[in-house]
Amino acid sequence: MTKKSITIGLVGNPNCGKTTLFNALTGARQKVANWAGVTVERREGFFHHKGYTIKVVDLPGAYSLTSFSMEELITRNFILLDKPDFIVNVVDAGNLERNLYLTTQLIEIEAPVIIALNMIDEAYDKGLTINTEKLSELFSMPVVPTVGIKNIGIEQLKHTIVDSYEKQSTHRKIVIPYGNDIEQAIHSLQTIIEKNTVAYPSRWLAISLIEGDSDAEKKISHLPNSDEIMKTTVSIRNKLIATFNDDIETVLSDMRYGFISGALKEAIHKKPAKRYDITQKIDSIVLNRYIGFPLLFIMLFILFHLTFILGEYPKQLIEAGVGWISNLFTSIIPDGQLQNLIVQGIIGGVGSVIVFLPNILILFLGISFMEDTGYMARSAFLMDKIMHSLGLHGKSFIPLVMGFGCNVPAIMATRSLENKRDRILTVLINPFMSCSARLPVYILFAGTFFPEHAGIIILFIYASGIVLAFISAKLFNNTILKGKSMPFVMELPPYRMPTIKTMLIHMWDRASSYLRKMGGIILAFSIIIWVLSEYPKPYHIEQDYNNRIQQVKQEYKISLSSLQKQHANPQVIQELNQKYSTILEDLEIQKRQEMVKYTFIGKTGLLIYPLLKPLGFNWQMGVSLTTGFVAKEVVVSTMGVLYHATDDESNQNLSQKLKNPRYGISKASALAFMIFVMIYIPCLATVIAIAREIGPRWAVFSIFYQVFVAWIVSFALYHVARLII
Ligand SMILES: Nc1nc2c(ncn2[C@@H]2O[C@H](COP(=O)(O)OP(=O)(O)OP(=O)(O)O)[C@@H](O)[C@H]2O)c(=O)[nH]1
Ligand SMILES: [Mg+2]
Repeated sequence: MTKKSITIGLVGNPNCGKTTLFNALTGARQKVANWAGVTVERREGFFHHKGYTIKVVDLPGAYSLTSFSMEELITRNFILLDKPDFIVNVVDAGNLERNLYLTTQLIEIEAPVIIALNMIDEAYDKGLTINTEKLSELFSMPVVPTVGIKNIGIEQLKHTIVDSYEKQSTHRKIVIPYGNDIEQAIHSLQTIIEKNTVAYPSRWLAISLIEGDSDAEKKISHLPNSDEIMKTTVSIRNKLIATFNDDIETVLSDMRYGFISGALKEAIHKKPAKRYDITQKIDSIVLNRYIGFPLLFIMLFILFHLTFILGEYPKQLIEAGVGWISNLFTSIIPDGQLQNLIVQGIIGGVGSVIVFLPNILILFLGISFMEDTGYMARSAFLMDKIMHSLGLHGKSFIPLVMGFGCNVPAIMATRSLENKRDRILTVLINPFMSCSARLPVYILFAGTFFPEHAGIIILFIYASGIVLAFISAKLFNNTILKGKSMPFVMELPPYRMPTIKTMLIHMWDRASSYLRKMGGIILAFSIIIWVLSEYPKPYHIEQDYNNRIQQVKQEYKISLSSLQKQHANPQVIQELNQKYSTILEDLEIQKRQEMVKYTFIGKTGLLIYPLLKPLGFNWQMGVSLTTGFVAKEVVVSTMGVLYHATDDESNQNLSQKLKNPRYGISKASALAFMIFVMIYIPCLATVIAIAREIGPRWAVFSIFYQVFVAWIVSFALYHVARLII
């Protein structure tokens, strides 16, 4: 039976558009952004073409196959161990010189390669005309020009893959020539290696050994004549070092670049640039040493302000919708526990969080705009100096910025850091980056207590997170994680206009994951919290209050009838009505509050209350923090349920309830609460991610550290704020 499936791997430099092509080929929606190091794990997808099923593997970006960052090893192992039918080597057509370096190494490792000459549009804008046939001839492999973001060349690429598969490599093999001395050395080493049957190309092994590649050394270590191979390698290296008076890796890489530049001279024609330096022009402002930082600050401020202001209108609409549904259920379900469960528990809980969907979408739109244009990479560049003073380099800033979206992928993104210490440090400070799940809490509290200044307050919270992350990094760097950052050149991609399609896809992904969370964990927790806040029922308290309520009603009747007998004027009667309805309402609320104290949740709240009282929190806030460990949105949904349970007489939304002086939440305690939510315990998913990436001990450490810092900072903020506002 003929094999009707083909496996291909997308290999190329960081940020050359591999994932864009992956999505275009397979219809997937993996994350794409304009900086280096977005993809950190291999991802698989499929498509069908001419009766074949083609498996596509998207890989992290790699500059070469020699050095040993995690991405490079993943790529290299994929080529050597998975043995794909084809490597689709994605190259950035505007930066061929650098991108083709990896291609030379793919040639050496004897991988069957098809070049996807991506970003042809940008190359054209730079004034480059590329003769793809010539390039294909010189490198002896198919070359397909593509524009990933516009779906150009995708069909051609599919066709080339199937076609090359059917023809089974009619291409001649080429070698990168290294000149006499080195070629002789390679040849003699190759001869010794070939005494065995090895699973890897012998020329590649020989070159890697000469380069001092420890993975290649490992690969030959089990061979019977490994001693002989290593001895010869050492003597060859010494001889070559003496001849070239330079280290061998440099000599070899110079020769590869020589090969490339020779090829490019023939295949590329350069016209005067059209808009070549737009990127430079923007950068001269954005990276300016005086205005760069203020600009970053202003951009973030505008973002948070818009998140709040623009989000308010759709939020009110959704709020009205939730209110309507709540009334509907109240009227169609008879009074009782079932009605309470649905109205207080489910609608109260889920409804209180779902209203923030528009805000979250706006924030994500903003973040994805910054990511896709390339501004995010600039922000990392601006931070580079500061990062160095913390013992990190700018590259660590990207996972930190990603943390604004969600800490889980951000923690995974630290895989692009080579050094273990850098990784641990970056992971540990990541929870200080305020993820979008915490946004509902800020919008609720800032909107309620600081309606005029919500944008700046939210920015303040985010900024405090960054400052605390830096202080913590400095602290760890001086104590448990001593070390120095390695020099590293930040990659600055050109500015790119994001397409509406990618922005919409980002937003839709966000919205659907938010809604899934609502239907899943938030719903489940709303129900659990409702049950815990209803039971056990303290019947004696209920009875006491009911008696008192009856008594008051009786008193009212007596007073009313005596007034009526005296023919008192209507105003006096109205005052009496008013007085008693307030008393009754208060009693009803007191009853609920008292009753809740005896329930599971009330008991828990009272238990932790002493710990949180110094921060100005009430017990409902304490309970919300406890449940918020599961996911930070649960903080708000818990409040939704609790305040509904204690105060469902009035037809107010959560924000109006919070402002009620009865609950004793002051501006200072609101501020302290927001900062506490920002800092304390990373959510469950984040803790799991930390444990998986750097070990369970660090995860436990992180929990304690974050709670400790949260307490101290909130305490300080509460007491300072009390004096000022
Ligand atoms: N102008 C232009 N931009 C492109 C093209 N292909 C991709 N891009 C943009 O280039 C940027 C990088 O794309 P990705 O697909 O994330 O690149 P990647 O190679 O997967 O990057 P890493 O995962 O970080 O290695 C994004 O901003 C894309 O929108 C193209 O053909 N033309
Ligand atoms: Mg990618």
